Amino acid sequence: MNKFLITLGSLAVIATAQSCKMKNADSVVSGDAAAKVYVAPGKYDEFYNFVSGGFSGNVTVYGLPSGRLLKTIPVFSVYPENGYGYSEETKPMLNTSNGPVAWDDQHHLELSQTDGKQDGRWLFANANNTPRVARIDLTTFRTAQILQIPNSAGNHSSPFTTENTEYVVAGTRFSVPLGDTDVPISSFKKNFRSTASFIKVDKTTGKMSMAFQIVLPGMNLDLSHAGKGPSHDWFFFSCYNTEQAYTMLEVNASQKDKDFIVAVNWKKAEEYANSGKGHKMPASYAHNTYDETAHTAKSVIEKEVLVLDPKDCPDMVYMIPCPKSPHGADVDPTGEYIVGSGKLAALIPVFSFEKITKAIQDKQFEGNFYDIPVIKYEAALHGEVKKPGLGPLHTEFDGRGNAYTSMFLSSEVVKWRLSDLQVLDRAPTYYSVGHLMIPGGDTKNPAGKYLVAYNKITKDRYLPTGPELCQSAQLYDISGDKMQLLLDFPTAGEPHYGQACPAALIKDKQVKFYDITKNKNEFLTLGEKKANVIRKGNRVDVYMTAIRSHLVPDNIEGVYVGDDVYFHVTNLEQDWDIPHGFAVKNSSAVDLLIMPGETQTIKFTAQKQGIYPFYCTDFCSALHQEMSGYLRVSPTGSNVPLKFGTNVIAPDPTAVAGTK
Ligand code: RUQ
Ligand code: CUA
Repeated sequence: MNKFLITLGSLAVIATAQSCKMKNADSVVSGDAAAKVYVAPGKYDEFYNFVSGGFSGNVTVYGLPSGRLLKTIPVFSVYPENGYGYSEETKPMLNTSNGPVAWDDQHHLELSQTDGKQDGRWLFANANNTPRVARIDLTTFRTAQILQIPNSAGNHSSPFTTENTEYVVAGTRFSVPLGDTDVPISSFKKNFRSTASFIKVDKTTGKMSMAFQIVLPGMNLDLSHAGKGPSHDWFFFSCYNTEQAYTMLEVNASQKDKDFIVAVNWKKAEEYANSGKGHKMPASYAHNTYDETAHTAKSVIEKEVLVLDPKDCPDMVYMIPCPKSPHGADVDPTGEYIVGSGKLAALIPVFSFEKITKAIQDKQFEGNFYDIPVIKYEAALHGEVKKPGLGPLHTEFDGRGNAYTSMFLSSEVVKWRLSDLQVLDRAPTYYSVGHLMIPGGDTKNPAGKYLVAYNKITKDRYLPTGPELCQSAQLYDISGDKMQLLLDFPTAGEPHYGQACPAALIKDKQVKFYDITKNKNEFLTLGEKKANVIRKGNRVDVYMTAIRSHLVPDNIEGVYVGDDVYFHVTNLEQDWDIPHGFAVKNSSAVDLLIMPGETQTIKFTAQKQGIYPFYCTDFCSALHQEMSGYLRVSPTGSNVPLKFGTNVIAPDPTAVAGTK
């Protein structure tokens, strides 16, 4: 209880300190800041910055240093702007073993790596709420795959990757009973477990598949990072709540002085998995893939998972004591130093991989935690950063021997040296920084030019917008000895982690349009002559084409109330940046945004009789406003015949202008 009060006390002190900072905020931006972030019209940014969307469930892409928003990539949440999650083709992407889940809480991102360096192929994203991991293809900036994680809850320590993207990990923030068993919450110690899942990534295609899960004691796995270089075979997870509380964690999970960094030898785990040391457990989890030729997603429910128990697998898992409720677990570019950031600790411990290895060899253990050996703190420790600030959360590296840690409570970024652990510089953030990010700052070769702080609170930083204020990022120049604040830019949703890479790594690999001759969509309409409307029972399939500036067919009659009408729209264009949109009046399925060469489908259920205009929603040409048509919906049981076409329905000779 005491510790809790101290934390609240220090919060009050910080609040006062912050109000002083607020007044001085303008003066911290020095003369050449504007020039450093100015990207002239028509010029490109130097870096792509991918930012997690938090409770928006999606990922946003910014340019650095300008902070300009380039794109929102829909991942775990439906996205009306382009029909993701609404079109028949993309609906299966959001399927889970519990049916469709069209929202999530997206925290962390990781770019794929080869030899510890960014390779610009894929971006991985975690879903915290309904445990899932997504892979985004960086040639299309689209979600290519989503894998649900069984035996998991609060998939937070995810989706970090090993040095050659052999595996992507997923660790549980909330322990749960395995196999969704029904047990009393008070049986936490006995029945609840955390799991660290290892997802295999195919070297060529990027396809993810569940390789194995390591079962760990009931506690909260928070964050993780893979080793590199000498520590290549290892993965490091931070954990809190080793008190194993299941109520009022705020107090009950902050009792112990130290929790752990969990060191997992994934190479050993892989050997154990391959040699039959694990056991297969029934499970049920969705595996969703988007096929770029069929332009369609498929969802398959997987039925089992391979589980490894550290009891049966010696030398696979070790615990390293770490003060106090650690959050970030970050590995420096050399792979030698592991930084554990204790949210409630007054120092930052830095562990040495060499010492950890030696401690294991010499069996310098101080006991066990659920049969897992606990290495002696001092035996693993390189040293401690003293008085770094309050509330350390995350650390990134500049590749020049320096580390940068975000301080949530004292609202600052602190720069310190890995070799002698001396604090070198501190820069205020506005306010309450969570993650920070240096392009490549968690890889072997950071581009140590910029640092971005992702802040939780913005109060007086922007024009006020009612009770809800934006969250924001701040860009710092870190190329000199002192950090220099350059820019504030608002973000979408709540940014947690981000990734950034040099633009050159991906900008020339972009798909410009889809080759229509390779379109394998079941409902492709290859040319206007193939346009068609087919009725089967009360299902009506409309095979429609879109090209500047008309839709074929654009007049449809003979549809009745209660029919399910499927508009399959093929964009016939074969040119970059010419998508067409498609929307029908009163449709609950929002709109489609169809890329050139692609086919997408919207389902429309006619509820009432009447005339329903449909039109292209993307201003595609000078005659975009003309790109529209009419659907006639007649009462159920009427005898209006099926008729459709563009410029083919003859005028009704019995109609008198203005009177019919
Ligand atoms: S978290 S603010 Cu969800 Cu990565 Cu640390
Ligand atoms: Cu097509 Cu506007």
